Amino acid sequence: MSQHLLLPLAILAISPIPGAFQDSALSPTKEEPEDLDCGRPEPSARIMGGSDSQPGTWPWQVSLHQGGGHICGGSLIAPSWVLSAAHCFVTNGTLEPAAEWSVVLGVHSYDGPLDGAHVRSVAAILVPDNYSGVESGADVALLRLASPARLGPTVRPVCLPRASHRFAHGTACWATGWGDVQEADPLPLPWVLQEVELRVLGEAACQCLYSRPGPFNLTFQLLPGMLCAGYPEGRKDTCQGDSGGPLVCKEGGRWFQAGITSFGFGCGRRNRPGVFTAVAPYEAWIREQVLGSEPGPAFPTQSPELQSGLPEPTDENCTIALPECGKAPRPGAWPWEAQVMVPGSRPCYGALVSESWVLAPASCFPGRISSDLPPRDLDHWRVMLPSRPRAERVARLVPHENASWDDASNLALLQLRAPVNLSVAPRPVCLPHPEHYFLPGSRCRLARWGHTEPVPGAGSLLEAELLGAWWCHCLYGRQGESVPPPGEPPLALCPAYQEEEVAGRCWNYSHWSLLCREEGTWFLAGIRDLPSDCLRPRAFYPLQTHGPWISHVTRGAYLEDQLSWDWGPEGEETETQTCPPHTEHGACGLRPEPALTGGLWPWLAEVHVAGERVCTGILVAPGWVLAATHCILRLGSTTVPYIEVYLGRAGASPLPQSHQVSRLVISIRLPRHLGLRPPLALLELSSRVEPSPSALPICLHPGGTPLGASCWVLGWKDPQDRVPVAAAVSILTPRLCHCLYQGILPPGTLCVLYAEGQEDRCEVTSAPPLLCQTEEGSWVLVGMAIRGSRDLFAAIGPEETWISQTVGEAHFLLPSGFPHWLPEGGDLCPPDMARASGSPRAALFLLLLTLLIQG
Ligand code: 4AZ
Repeated sequence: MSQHLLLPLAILAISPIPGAFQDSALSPTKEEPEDLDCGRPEPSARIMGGSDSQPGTWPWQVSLHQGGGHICGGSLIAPSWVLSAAHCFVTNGTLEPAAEWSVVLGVHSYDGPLDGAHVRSVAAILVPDNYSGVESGADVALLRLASPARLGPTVRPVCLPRASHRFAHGTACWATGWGDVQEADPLPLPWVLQEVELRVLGEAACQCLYSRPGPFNLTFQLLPGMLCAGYPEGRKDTCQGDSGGPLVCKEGGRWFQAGITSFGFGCGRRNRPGVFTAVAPYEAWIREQVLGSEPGPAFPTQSPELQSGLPEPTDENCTIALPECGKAPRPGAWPWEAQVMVPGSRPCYGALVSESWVLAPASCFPGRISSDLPPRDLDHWRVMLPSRPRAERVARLVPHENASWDDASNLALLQLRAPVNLSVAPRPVCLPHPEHYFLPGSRCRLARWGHTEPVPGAGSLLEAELLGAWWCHCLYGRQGESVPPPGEPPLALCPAYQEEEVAGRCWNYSHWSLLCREEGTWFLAGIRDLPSDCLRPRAFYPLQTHGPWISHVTRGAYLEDQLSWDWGPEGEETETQTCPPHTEHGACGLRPEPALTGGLWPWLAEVHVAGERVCTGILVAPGWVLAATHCILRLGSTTVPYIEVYLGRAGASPLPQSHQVSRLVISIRLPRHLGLRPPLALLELSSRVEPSPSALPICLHPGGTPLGASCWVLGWKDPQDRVPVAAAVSILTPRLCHCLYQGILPPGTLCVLYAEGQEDRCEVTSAPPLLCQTEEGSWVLVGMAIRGSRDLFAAIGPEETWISQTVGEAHFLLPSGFPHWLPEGGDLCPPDMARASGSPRAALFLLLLTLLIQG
């Protein structure tokens, strides 16, 4: 044993890496002595293309154990030396003790006795001292065994490439390991060593792929000493647990180790090939570490004609793979639509998710969901796929284990007896990974799913736009619940339809799936069972939660990375949000992200009175709008005018994305007020409006002024174009208000003070409302403008009983804030203060000053 092997680890782990990319000064000028034969397995009857390897095919493959379990792969390069990846042994910058590790050699599977397998302890772990993390390169490690391995038919070293060795772009090589068979899907028992053929990707070809934003919108800069292998289309790759294992290529009858499995972005994803540590650049480093060890690793020379290799593709012929799933000639003509025909029942619609698997609701196959018996009559089942001349036969039905009790898991997978050739049709739909975030505003469609009745109405009724996660979650979830941020699967996906429901049509008795499009590619985003009313489904169970189960069962469903990352001007709002208070009638006062609606206020109504004027109205329940009486009913007029109400409008010219709703007013209700004309009127709509981003009732404030809220007068600047504008105001305390307008205010009047420069934002003839946004985020209606005034509002609170009794579903929040009643005795006010001044702001200033002095 040479002296340096006894030195402490820190001294051993020297790194001549800067020189590692040139030919080593240590390399012998003549051919190695042939004392160590390398890279030649004993001939065996190996079956290529399968994923289980045959015993003895990869005799240099070792399994590295820590704490009794497989952690990483490695390769035997000499009787006492194993090559692996640094990241297997370094945690938080610290090299783990060699004593914790053992090397298992000659193992093929963990099924039964490990014939020929033996274990060695590790005497030392050597890592280049410039190693800092996989993405910075130098992910290489050498393990010195405590005693030499026993070489035999299943234990042999691999050949190492010299620094000058070239593995040309396109070279077919093999990666091996016991790692996961897919992301988060461990190799099942009996843990047979897996092999996969991968092609070397030249630096330019690989950098071209990694320069395109992939998962999480990330790009990656490859570094010298890294090597890519795989395919632009993905699907074959190394994965977690394969790290440290070898990528070997056969040249002249010998297997050379070209790479060490290092890392990647996920496993088998499109345009994300595996990244390996290139072994050739580490010739000098390896030679230096093993110096004096006999026999050492073998570095046979490469034959000169191979060294020139294929010309490396340049940037111009950089081939990016496009999604193979989710392309449809036009919406509605779905190339993945599968009809499952079970004798004695109606056809069940599902979706083709791979060459051999169809996803459908488990409830289509009652009686089979929980039975473990293999159904014999699968023989008579048939699956119809688009553009296939004959029906497909079914080999297997795999229901989701929770299908019988969890509607969100109402799924089953059907395996076809023979895989179908994928082309324009049939073509599988894309499935989302669990971390997929469908952006608010995504274009979506309803598609047939399960037992479906004929589609009511026009195809455009199936069009939808996805609502923001906050809106969807808070509309259907519970108050105070926190909303899953982007990257966590949402509890529900909510489509907002582009066309209103057709009156009298019922969408009952049908399941639907929700398809959403990104960059022209369709994803199966959600599923929904029967709606409880006649309306189209408004919340879907997200499918992304089931991605891992679907890939586990199918081993090849088309899970596709998120393709759209345009978060819009609002940016990546990822802080945790909670849902504002609900009332017993559900959610109210939620304002969707402006990105979706172009600044819509879902409760703001245009009330068109007798075709001659437009008043502001506020939706207070699905069938009721509140407005100012003086704007609706002209003094002296005795007839009830013809009134139309429009919701979801942001101005006279409709926005392309807005969903406009209109209703007739069938009755006007006024509270009983002795003598005086009451300021508030309730308008009953001809039919209810369904909650949507353009029509959602506001919350009502039961009295006083909400504390800590920011308040606004919401109206429009110009009665012609009616683009909504909000002017920031403060609501004065009852005492200030009383003093400012001494003696002239009807009871229950609120006074506001506009923020600097905001007075003239809204015109007043349409009687704009006064709203506040509470600290929890809900919008509440506090008052409606009094005739002709910009500063005075009739409070909602005093009319709570009347509104609740008339409307039934009004969303009154629990009382909060300070009450609004007039203080006893007007003598607290300085005499005639308010009237003395021209402007309310100046008057208020004087008033405050006087009250302070009175103190
Ligand atoms: C890992 O975690 C790992 N697809 C190894 C290889 C790859 C990804 C992850 C490449 O060890």
